[in-house]
Amino acid sequence: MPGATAFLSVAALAALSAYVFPPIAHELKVVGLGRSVPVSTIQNVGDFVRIDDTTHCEDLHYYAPANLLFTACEDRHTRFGWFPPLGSFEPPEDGTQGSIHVVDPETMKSIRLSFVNFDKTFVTHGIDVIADPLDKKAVYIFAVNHFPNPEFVATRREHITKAHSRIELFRHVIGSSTLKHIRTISHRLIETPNDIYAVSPNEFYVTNDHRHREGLMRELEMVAPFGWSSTIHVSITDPSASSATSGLEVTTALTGLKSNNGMGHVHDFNEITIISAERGILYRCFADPANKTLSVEETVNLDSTLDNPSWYHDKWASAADDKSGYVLAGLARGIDLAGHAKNPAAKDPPYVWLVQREASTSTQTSNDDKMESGWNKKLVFADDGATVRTASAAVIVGIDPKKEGGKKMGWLFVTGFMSENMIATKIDL
Ligand SMILES: *[C@@H]1O[C@H](CO)[C@@H](O)[C@H](O)[C@H]1NC(C)=O
Ligand SMILES: CC(=O)N[C@H]1CO[C@H](CO)[C@@H](O)[C@@H]1O
Repeated sequence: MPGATAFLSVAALAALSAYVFPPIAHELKVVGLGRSVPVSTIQNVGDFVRIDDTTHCEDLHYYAPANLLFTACEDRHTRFGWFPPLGSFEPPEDGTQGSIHVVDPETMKSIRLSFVNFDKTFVTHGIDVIADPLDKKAVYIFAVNHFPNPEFVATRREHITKAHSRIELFRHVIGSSTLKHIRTISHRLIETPNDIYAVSPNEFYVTNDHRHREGLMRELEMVAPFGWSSTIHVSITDPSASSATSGLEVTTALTGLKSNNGMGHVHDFNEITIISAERGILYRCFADPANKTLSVEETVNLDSTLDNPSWYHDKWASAADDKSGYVLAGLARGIDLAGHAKNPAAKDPPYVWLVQREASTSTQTSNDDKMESGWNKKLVFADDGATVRTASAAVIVGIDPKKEGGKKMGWLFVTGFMSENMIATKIDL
């Protein structure tokens, strides 16, 4: 999820130096300077479903084995007060909790899960969902929690760390209405957590979207040509440790990217997809099996800011016709975000891209694809911000072509971190 001040600073710098420093021209395009508010791709009210009880949901996951979606929401308008990643530091009342929901893509109904063993303040952001290897009917959910620093809440002193952001681990039995808290994970290397990539119930990666939360250093970080963000690897050596900081092994897995943000899985592949929000770049990363560090194998540039990536797996694919690809949600005008961050009435137009491998003319795509070439980037959804405000994650659930007269179509689900509702709309793939 993008940082608020980011777009202003990048744009200001860019406006000054676009013609002196060509790479900036790409950033200008990415933040949407000069781009008009898009016309919605939803033409008729009958073409989309507004899903009830999904306010300010950010991350969204499709869990294929159970054909269910999982999302993390803020519900009340707490985001306009306390949301450290957007520079909002008015702490919520102690015990305020966001929520995790299960959405059934058949009925389009959202079920709010109730917490077991967890009454702490919970301010949601990225999540990941992974099967319980020991029980097919259960999943583990990792969730970022932007917990306020109790000392800041008590004293309101300006120059202390305001957030003690951390990760919560839960377990959920599919079909039940509860989410059991397993443990909290807190470490000094996890500072500005954004999104999570779970490897197993006791191993995950987490992105720190910035090195600095606020102030001058944050401004500098925004305009610096190099990246200060990091991705951290965590092993949980003791799932039942009573303290949030014990039973962990934590190392830095990747540094140097600019605002590394959402992370995603690719079906049947051990790729770890990482997105640079402000730069609009997708990084295809792979882990070193021995020391767990990540390296970037390929980059793909898009023309807007981006958030959590997902991968659409075409179950009906043939060698000649495979619609699988990255589904990338972003903002058409990221440049407005800073000014809108605290305004419940503003509209931030979303974009969703589907990035598919270009059908290769040869029989086999080689592993060392050239940068950029070989990807077909389709804009599959845009809105003026009235139907859905901002887009933080998007997921496609494919529709059996038999039901659509042989056409490849899917339901596209879009969440917005500042949207009243999550929506679903049918699209061509
Ligand atoms: C991890 O292993 C890779 C490949 O062997 C190596 O290039 C890299 O320097 C190692 N990183 C650390 C932090 O040990
Ligand atoms: C780790 C993470 O948060 N990324 C997820 C974004 O959403 C997609 C779709 O559900 C997941 O597959 C990713 O893992």
